[in-house]
Amino acid sequence: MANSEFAMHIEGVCRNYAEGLKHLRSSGSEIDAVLLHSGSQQFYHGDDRGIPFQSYGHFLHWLPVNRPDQFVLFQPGARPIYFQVIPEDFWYEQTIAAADWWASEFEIVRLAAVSELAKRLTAARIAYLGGHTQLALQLNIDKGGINPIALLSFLDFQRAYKSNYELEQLREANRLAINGHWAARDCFLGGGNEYQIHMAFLDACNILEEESPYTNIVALDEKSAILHYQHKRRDPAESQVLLIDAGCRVRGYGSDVTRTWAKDSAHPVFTELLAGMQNLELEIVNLVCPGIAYPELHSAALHGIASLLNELGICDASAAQLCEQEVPQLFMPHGVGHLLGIQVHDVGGRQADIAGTTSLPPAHSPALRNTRTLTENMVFTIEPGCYFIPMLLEPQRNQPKGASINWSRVEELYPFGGIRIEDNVRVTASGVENLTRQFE
Ligand SMILES: [Mn+2]
Repeated sequence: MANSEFAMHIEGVCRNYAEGLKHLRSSGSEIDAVLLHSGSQQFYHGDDRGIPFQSYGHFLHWLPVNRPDQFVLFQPGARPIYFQVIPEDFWYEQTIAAADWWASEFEIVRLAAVSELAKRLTAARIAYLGGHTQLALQLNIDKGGINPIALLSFLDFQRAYKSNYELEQLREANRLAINGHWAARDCFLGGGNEYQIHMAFLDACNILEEESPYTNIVALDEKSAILHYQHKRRDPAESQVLLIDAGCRVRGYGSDVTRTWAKDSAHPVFTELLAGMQNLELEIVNLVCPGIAYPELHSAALHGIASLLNELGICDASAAQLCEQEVPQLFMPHGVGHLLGIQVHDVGGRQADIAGTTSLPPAHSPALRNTRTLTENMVFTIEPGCYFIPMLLEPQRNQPKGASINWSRVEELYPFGGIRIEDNVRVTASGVENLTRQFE
């Protein structure tokens, strides 16, 4: 890792926080410093077993350290301080290996317990960003300084724009995930079940399940119509279709990639639909450029799906009529994508500005998570899908929306589930960088 890229990233984050504090001041709140808390270890109720830990997103923006009770203190004009809490403990490994490329950007203060932190906080008015109000109060932070909305709105909004350092992590997370996706496809074609395909992905990426950015979706046949299907069936599979939605995490940054594969024995209409969806996904990626509003990409996806439904005889009305009746939404009930970065569904997707004004999705697509206008270095997913979901389709049989649906065809396609194709993209100065396909 080049020291300079991370140094420039931290410079940018410092500039951003300084501006965020100015913004907070203009809303009437005088704050001199910001304390970021990675989080605390949580336990299952009534148990001494810890829940897998994940550092808070705004903390990871500063430091690639996924450990509880770590703190960064930012004060404008000063070098950021990393309060590295390393308890004395013979039950768990507590050391934190500090790589020079990031350690050199901080003043590191080693503490043996969180209780030692209070006396180190000398700034007058500190804002606390994190999930533990009680701890903030113990650190003598004012109630008004705990997760101040005006600061968080500003920081959430700006997280959409990635530094070169962040883009490098996202590219690497995509490169690793693609290795996993090839292994998963081979396992599927070789007759693997959901569990085996899941393990093939993890093994090819050299990761533990808890190191994934989200729970892998590994769905065979009709289960691929369950959007966030969570099981991994172990029984022998005579399957025709695999939908796998799986990514990797690199220094806190996640990729989010979906591929759908079908065997030659799948229904010919499903196979054509799959080819159509693969083309549609690439067409939407190619629409990406600065200045476009993300909901326009969503509308393009709905229109493309309507055309496919018409061309393949799944519906008997024109694409325009189908869109007018909101029929494509029965086949793609989710949004065409979301912001991506430290969190898989990254923050700020529905913000219109740094003040936090909400920009809601259009009424015909309430699940759309991104309503932002595209700007250079914004990173998000493009993931059109088309599914045969009985729960959504069946109630329409005797309704106006159902009149144009070819029900016998839909019944033939139920056993094949659905399709989703997902890439991660970055907006460039004049167009798009496909962070996923460059590794295929
Ligand atoms: Mn996604």
